[in-house]
Amino acid sequence: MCGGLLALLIVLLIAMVRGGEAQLTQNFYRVQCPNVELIVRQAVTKKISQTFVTVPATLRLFFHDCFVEGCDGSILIQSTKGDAEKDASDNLSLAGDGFDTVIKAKQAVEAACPGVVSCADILAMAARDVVLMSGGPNFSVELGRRDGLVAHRWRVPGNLPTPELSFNLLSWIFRKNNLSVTDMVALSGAHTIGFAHCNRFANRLYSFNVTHKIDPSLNPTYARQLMQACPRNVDPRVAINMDPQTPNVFDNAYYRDLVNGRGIFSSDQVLFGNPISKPIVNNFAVNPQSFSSAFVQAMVRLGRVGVKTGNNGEIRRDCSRFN
Ligand code: HEM
Ligand SMILES: *[C@@H]1O[C@H](CO)[C@@H](O)[C@H](O)[C@H]1NC(C)=O
Ligand SMILES: *[C@@H]1O[C@H](CO)[C@@H](O)[C@H](O)[C@H]1NC(C)=O
Ligand SMILES: *[C@@H]1O[C@H](CO)[C@@H](O)[C@H](O)[C@H]1NC(C)=O
Ligand SMILES: CC(=O)N[C@H]1CO[C@H](CO)[C@@H](O)[C@@H]1O
Repeated sequence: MCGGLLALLIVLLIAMVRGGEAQLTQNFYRVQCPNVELIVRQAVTKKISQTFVTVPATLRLFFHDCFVEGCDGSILIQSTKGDAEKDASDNLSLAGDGFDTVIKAKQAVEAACPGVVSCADILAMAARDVVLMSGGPNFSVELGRRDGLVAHRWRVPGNLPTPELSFNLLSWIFRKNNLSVTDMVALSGAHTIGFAHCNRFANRLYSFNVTHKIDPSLNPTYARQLMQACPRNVDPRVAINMDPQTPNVFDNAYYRDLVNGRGIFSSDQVLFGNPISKPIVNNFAVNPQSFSSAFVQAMVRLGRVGVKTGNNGEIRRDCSRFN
């Protein structure tokens, strides 16, 4: 018998044994929307040409979507009562351009194949595209997510990591989402692009703890620079580049910064401080290829978190509301 046919038979058998337990696949829309990746890519490219903020905003939006309720587009829901997932205080700083990117891409996709592609998948594709378009690695994205039916602001606290968390709490939150310490270190490399508002790290400069006013894990020169950019009681809207050298390039500079005590949040710096993750940081700092492949693997695993497939959830028509 021809090998291809045998392989197909085996695949079919496995699918039957699994009893319809649907999984994500790379070419999920092959039949119903064959050009979906191209359409999303074009919408994202256009949006980036209007503003670079598209890049960090979209990548962070994907992370926040996946860690609360799973990668199911729940972050995109708007509520007139201000009680949706996006209204939680941790979302206050999600840049509007990330939402806009998904909305624009969804419009373009709906024009070609109405009612077929989920908002969750569009966000996953857009997150892959912004990484590639800012100099990061290219990778195939798994598809087949359905949009969730739940989006509440009280589901956010405790599920999203905050910048002052200890290494143990951070790794616990990632573990809960089936992500290893290596995945966590690799994904944190996303902080090589984008902004941080002063109030998210001001405690490290002015009121760290009883014995140390300034966080001793901060490089003193960097601490002085941060104090200049973020004086006490600065306007809460002031934000600075997280990677001062190459803020618009998706590279491994983040890890060299950590080695030099230049992590902006303590959640960044603890990755170098803890003996479990320190060797990983050291490796990514000198070996960009190693970082790229770990980041790609971690993004694929992040994209599997809490997904709804098969008959669960829905294909939202408008990403900002349930059908
Ligand atoms: C490890 C735990 C993490 C913590 C505690 C954390 C926390 C934060 C905080 C506090 C900000 C600054 C927000 C602001 O002030 O506007 C930020 C920005 C950002 N984060 Fe994270 N983050 C984490 C992991 C991740 C992951 C896994 C990704 C994506 C894979 C990510 C992507 C981003 C991006 C791209 C920005 C810049 C957003 C912008 O400029 O609009 N972060 N993060
Ligand atoms: C990215 O990877 C996909 C397949 O994984 C390939 O079709 C595409 O040409 C690649 N794009 C770039 C710009 O390398
Ligand atoms: C303050 O932080 C330093 C460095 O993390 C630590 O060694 C010290 O024990 C802390 N002091 C108190 C009182 O928590
Ligand atoms: C983690 O993986 C297990 C086993 O595959 C799965 O049952 C569980 O739902 C996953 N957890 C999340 C949050 O995706
Ligand atoms: C981008 C975005 O939608 N941000 C919202 C986050 O939550 C605050 C507080 O409810 C809203 O005012 C923002 O519009």
